[in-house]
Amino acid sequence: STFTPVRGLAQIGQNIIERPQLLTEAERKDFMHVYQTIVKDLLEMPSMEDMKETNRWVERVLHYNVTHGKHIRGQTTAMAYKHFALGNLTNENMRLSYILGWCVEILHAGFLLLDDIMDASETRRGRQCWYKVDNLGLTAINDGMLLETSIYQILGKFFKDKNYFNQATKLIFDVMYQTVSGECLDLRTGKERMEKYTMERYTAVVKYKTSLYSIYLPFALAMTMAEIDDPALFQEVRSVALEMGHFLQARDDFLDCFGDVEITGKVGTDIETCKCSWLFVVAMENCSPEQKKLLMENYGQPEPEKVSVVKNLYDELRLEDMYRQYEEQAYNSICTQIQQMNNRLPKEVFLFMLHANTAQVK
Ligand code: DMA
Ligand code: MG
Ligand code: MG
Ligand code: MG
Repeated sequence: STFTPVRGLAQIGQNIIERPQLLTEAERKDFMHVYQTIVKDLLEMPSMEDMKETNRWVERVLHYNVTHGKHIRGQTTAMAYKHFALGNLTNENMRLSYILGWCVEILHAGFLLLDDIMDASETRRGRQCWYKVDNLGLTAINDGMLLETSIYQILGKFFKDKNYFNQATKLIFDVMYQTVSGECLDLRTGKERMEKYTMERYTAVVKYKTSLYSIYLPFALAMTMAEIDDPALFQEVRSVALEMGHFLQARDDFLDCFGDVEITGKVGTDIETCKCSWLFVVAMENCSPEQKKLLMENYGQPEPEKVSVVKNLYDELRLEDMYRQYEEQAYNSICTQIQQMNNRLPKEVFLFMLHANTAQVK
């Protein structure tokens, strides 16, 4: 079945994306242009002059994995910086915020590349997953590592002398560790663990694997670059980020099963890979003992017949309706939270992120 978002949500999203106070058309162009500079610098590092062959490979890895997304996280970093910078908003600082934004994009690309190997996925953004290209297979793990480790090279190159260098670096590496820990919990699957798939576990998985790097990090980085040192403000951003992350990951999980591949650009594998997905957790909360038995017997296995049994059960339990109810309620609650947040925070940028993410997928 095809998916239509909450009433009015897509339209609001469109309006928000066009609002000039976010990034102007010219700024978006600059943001894209800066990417070329970063790549060039990375490939022309004097200390690695004797590595021409691998440099060409790095270029391919970057090109395939980084430039085909929507760059929501990267642009959000720059927009938030633009808001927080106030008197310090120079062309040079704006450019540096684009570079930090690209660090978040490269981080994201690395996580997705590795996530697709671990989730046995076939497609991403309407194309083959990187590890499927030219049968790279497990050697693609190193390409994920290339992406993740390139971030420190970029930070060193452009931010070494900045007051906020240590803090920004620590923030990125803290969030990376949290994300990898979230992926770790997400991958602790298997028959014997299915009993432990509660909404509480789900909330922990999502907080670590999604919310912190996707939503908290872009804002927190912008605040760090603007040298804001009010812990309460960081805390407030974190709390909104967790709500938004839960909403967006629940949507990602819903679309994994009910989404249109033409729109999501990826074929779901959550049922086959035994994920503690929003749908499974809600199914467990609402099924009869007989339905539970059926679910337990058929979940987490590759056979298409077993996957069909699970999908039929999801239909029987009316999970699509339950998801829509959740979505409407969570969406309204997040909008309220954004309206009520501290006026020092860029509300319109939070709304941009909320809507840009619901307009399509990762
Ligand atoms: C992805 O969760 C999380 C990270 C850290 C990449 P997921 O596997 O549900 O994402 P997707 O559905 O995009 O593969
Ligand atoms: Mg995945
Ligand atoms: Mg995954
Ligand atoms: Mg998913």
